[in-house]
Amino acid sequence: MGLLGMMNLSSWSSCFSQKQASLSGNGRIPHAFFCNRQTLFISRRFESVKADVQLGSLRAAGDPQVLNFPGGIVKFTPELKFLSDFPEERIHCYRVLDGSGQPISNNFVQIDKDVAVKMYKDMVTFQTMDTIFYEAQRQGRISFYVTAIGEEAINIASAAALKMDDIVFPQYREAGVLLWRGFALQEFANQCFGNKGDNGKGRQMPAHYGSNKHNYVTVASTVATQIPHAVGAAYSLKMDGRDACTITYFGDGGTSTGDFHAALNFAAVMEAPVILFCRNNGWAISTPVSDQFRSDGIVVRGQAYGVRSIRVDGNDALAVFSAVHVAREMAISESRPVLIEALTYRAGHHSTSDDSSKYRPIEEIEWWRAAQDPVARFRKWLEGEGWWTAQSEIEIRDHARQEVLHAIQVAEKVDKPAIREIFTDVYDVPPSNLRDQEKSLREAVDRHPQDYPPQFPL
Ligand SMILES: Cc1ncc(C[n+]2csc(CCOP(=O)(O)OP(=O)(O)O)c2C)c(N)n1
Ligand SMILES: [Mg+2]
Repeated sequence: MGLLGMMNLSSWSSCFSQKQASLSGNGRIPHAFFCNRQTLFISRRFESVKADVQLGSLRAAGDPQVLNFPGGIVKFTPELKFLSDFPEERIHCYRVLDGSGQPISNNFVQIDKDVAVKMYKDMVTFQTMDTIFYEAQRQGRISFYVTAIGEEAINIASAAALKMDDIVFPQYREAGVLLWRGFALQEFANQCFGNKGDNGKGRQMPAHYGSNKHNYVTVASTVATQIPHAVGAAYSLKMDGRDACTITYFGDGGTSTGDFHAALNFAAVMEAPVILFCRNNGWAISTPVSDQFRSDGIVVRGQAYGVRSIRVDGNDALAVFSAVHVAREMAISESRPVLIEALTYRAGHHSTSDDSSKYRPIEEIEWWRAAQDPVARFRKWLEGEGWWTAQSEIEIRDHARQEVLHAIQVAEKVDKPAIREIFTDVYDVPPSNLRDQEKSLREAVDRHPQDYPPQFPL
């Protein structure tokens, strides 16, 4: 398969090699200033769609070797040949660090020490939060949880390459993006415990975070619905001439929905500045990718829809950071969508409602956990740079553990939101069906006082 339309990172990285990414560029405080650049409508349509050109060539009878049809000029061929269903060689996977954390080339976007260290600390904190919240669910303290074990680099490195004005439309395995943006461990805990401190007032399942302040749209469990939302929002950013893009994350399973295809095509045609970030982690609950599609993964769909695309090693933080950094520049400066397929592995169960040992070999899980751990790989690189020591490792692990445990202990003691909150914030005047539901809920509380202690806020 030809690589027409695929961008070579080296040509881009040269533009950025002098521009070291710095914390100020990725800071926690949103920029108050938006570039008021005029919106650019760049035409990438094929020439012949212009009616005057087409009519002109029709009048001149045109070139007999080509068909000038409304979708563009196409060459004729005498060969009766079908396109192959599969490329002779699969699309390569962009990687910077090998398994032992050694750079295999200089073809990546440089990162300042303070950004790199924050990335590593956030990866460790994220891993720690996942481990302890997962245990809290097992102890019956929260009702549900979903970890991102094995996908820490995807979360943190992609977030580090974005700016705070970029709007995130997550699936449910990207809490690390929110962590990077400054959402506090206490806020994560409050959400999972559904207490009064939760932005969503306890109305969502645990791990369904959202924060206006952090430009992070609330997680919805309905797979892939966030993808068209992100494309629409990107189009609106472009119409407003904003110096920002949207990014949407989704799994391989998300690409098996109609929403993904509709969104990809819409993004291409409307030239929306959106990064479509697919975490291809091999599984959609118990369905392996081999039962989902026969294409060479997700990356090839980009070219099919006219969207620039790249495949990266999702367990390599430097590769993910570089790809997203360059994709963001292209999305905004050229007003175009970019598709990223990050190859990784869902090293945990799908969620606390799943037992993945029932449908995949334990050895497979263990191999990914031990040999492909993205956190350990990035740490080796940091150590090689002289930016990390065994002592810093002990300190961050201990600190993260203390902070997460403290957040849980506090969250557990905070009151739950009042029952009346279930029915607020959607309608100015609640419709009759909601009023009926509230009435019947209150009757249930009266009928079962043993389940609702007296201090339970109504
Ligand atoms: C529209 C819809 N269909 C099915 C489900 C049930 N479901 C929840 S998660 C999931 C798998 C998604 O897999 P993937 O997109 O690969 O993400 P991953 O969990 O691997 O990160 C399914 C089928 C759902 N929530 N919504
Ligand atoms: Mg998946």
